[in-house]
Amino acid sequence: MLHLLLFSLVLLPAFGQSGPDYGNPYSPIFTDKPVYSWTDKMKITIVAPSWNTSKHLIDSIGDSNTHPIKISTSEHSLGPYKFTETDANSGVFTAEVILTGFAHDADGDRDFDTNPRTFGSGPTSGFLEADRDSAITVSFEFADGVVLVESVPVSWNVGTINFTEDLFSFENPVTVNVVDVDMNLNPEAMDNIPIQIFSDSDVAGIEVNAVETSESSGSFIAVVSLSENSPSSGNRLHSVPGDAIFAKYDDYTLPKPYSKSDNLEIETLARVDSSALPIGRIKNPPITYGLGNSLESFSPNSQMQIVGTLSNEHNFKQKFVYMFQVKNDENTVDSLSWIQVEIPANQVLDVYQSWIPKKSGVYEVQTFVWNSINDPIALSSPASTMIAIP
Ligand SMILES: [Ca+2]
Ligand SMILES: [Ca+2]
Ligand SMILES: [Ca+2]
Ligand SMILES: [Ca+2]
Repeated sequence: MLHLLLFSLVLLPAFGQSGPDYGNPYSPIFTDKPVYSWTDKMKITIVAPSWNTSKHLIDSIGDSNTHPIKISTSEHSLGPYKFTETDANSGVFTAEVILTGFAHDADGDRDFDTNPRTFGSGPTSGFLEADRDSAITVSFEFADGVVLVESVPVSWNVGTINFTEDLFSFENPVTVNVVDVDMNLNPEAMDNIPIQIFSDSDVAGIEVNAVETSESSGSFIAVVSLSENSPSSGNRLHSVPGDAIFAKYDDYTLPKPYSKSDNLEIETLARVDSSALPIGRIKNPPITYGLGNSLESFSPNSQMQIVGTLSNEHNFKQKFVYMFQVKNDENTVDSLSWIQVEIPANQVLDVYQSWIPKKSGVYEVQTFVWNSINDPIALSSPASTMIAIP
């Protein structure tokens, strides 16, 4: 500081200044983000009051070969690049540069999604190619031989996906939000990305477009409706009460330590409200047994077949868990088993279960129809049959 102060006193008059104040190289460079993604728009600000040559005019800096501003990566460079004063007497200069990434398929459809190019002279509409792990360096030759430099890194990001609620009802739309700033491929227009949405009842599901919430938010929203009675189509997802619904985003723009060619499936789930789940979706009449054999043929330690005949009176296939429980005449459980099955729309299904009574007695066979073992919701009233083993 002392050195610079002397320099100023000796060489420059303190009045009538028509160029920069060489003795006061205060000219910090600011960027609007600390880290950029590969296709961001950068807004750069340089505070250079000594370059406010006229208090009544908008001055500009950087576009001369004598005191250039350069914006560059290790491989590509823009400049001299013009910055303009924010108002006639601010001494603050700004410019914008759009990063254009590199040739890369960002959504997995085997086509490149970027248009890498480097040109422009500012103060806006300059384009600069940027690699995944590069840095953007802004340099300003503020005074002869005095170069101010600021660097900001470029990086990709792991996307996130979330349903806006944990529990959805059929009446309300289902909203999914993906945040991946790397997919803001055009910072001057709303981008969109494909996401997969599926349910327990329709594991194939649908692919929908999530649309960016603003020109450069990097946040994407998709809205779908749920339908119990219609198949999935467009933005409509078939699901039934109690289903889990899933949303999946495939991120092809991953930071280190992933490679540029890696992709990562990012998934989330929510529930479809089951409070309206009607008992009786599946008809669960009392079981029959023995495949027509007469009761007398049963005996302890011989295997018998229990048959549950279920009917789905609904227009859509239904997955469920069918549980058999056998209690002896002391009311303790002798056998417990379950099977996960799917019954097509409007079909009747026989479910067989073998059971070996260990001793004579009267047994009660109960059957239950649940949507799942982990989070059981009854799809039918329990049914019960008494069996006497002689
Ligand atoms: Ca000015
Ligand atoms: Ca692509
Ligand atoms: Ca955009
Ligand atoms: Ca990403």
